[in-house]
Amino acid sequence: MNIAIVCYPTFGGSGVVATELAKGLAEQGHHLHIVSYARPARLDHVQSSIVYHEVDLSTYPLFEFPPYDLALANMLATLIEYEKLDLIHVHYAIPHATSAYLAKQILGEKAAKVPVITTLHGTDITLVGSDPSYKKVVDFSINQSDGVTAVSEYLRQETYDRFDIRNEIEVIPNFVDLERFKPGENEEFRKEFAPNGEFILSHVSNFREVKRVGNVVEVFARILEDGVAAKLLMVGDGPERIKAQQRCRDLKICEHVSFLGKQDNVEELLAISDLFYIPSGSETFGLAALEAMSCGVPVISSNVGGLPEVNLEGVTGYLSELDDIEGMTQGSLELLRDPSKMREFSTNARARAEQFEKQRIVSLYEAYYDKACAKLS
Ligand code: GMT
Repeated sequence: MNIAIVCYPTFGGSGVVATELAKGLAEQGHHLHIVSYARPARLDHVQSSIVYHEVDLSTYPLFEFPPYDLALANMLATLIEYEKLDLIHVHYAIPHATSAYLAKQILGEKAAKVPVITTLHGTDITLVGSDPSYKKVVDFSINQSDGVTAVSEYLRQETYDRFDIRNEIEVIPNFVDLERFKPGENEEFRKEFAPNGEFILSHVSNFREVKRVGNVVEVFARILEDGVAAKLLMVGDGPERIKAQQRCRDLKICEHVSFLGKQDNVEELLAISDLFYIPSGSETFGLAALEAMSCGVPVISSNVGGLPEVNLEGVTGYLSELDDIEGMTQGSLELLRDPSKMREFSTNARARAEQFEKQRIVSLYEAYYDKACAKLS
């Protein structure tokens, strides 16, 4: 098939899923067009079956805000017409689903057999999408899509609860490349961060408020107070990073914490980690947790959103109520103090991740595409 994947180019979330899906589909012999405003971070090497199209965003003195959604619609209409697309798969509803709808309307009959599939990821439903400034458009665009998928049961239900959706939403969970994210024994690399055999605890996110990075620092400080020798790796960057760094200074724990900024090869850092933290206030799936688990790293998470569908309480890690610093500290200490439990959870984490194996989930998308095309033919 000749497929356009529309996504944000960002390091985390939907951009990663969309790009990895494109790669997985290319491996199955499909031809892919990735459409975005910048080259996605995970589109890291050139291959003939994946073409990247950057949306042309012309500016004009009248435009305080250049209309990206129109430029995207224009590009999608052009691709349908000249690249003979079979299907458009948009990731994150706003504005991608709306632009795809518009592109089809522009071409009328010529595009009638090109299905638009919308995959809902998270804040496109739970935060931005539900904002009154966008809600009606999101509602409309989801209902106009020829197929709608959500990355977790939780998100599927939230979408029905928050919007007036008449479409059937299919859950196709996120996935992980088990070869890329795998347990490792890189002692040399480990020593760079933990020269005296300390535990390595890690967190990876875009450091937005919803990620509750401050909680990671608080839990870590208590673990140190409890006499456990450990180092904390904070990977990624975003608005809350400065506050978290300041808190480390206040707590006088800076020598034990490394803020590493945005990193391309997070798998190398995860592979040397002993525990992973994702104490988010809201998380529709928690891809970062799955990637850590795939590296055999048990997860300490909050018990919100889709996280319990990924991280299993008392099996692959522990889930605490939101902002329960004490609970997360106790969960961490239980594992850090009991090597055999830590090994057992680590094995369980990898085994759980295997259920989200990349090619298996890619096949679910292929089957879903076939169904959508058959409906329109
Ligand atoms: O909000 C973000 O963190 C980014 C967002 C996205 O759509 O780019 O991430 C969401 O999608 C990810 C991939 O499906 C999920 O793993 C994340 O849980 C989800 N984030 C939130 O719900 C906060």
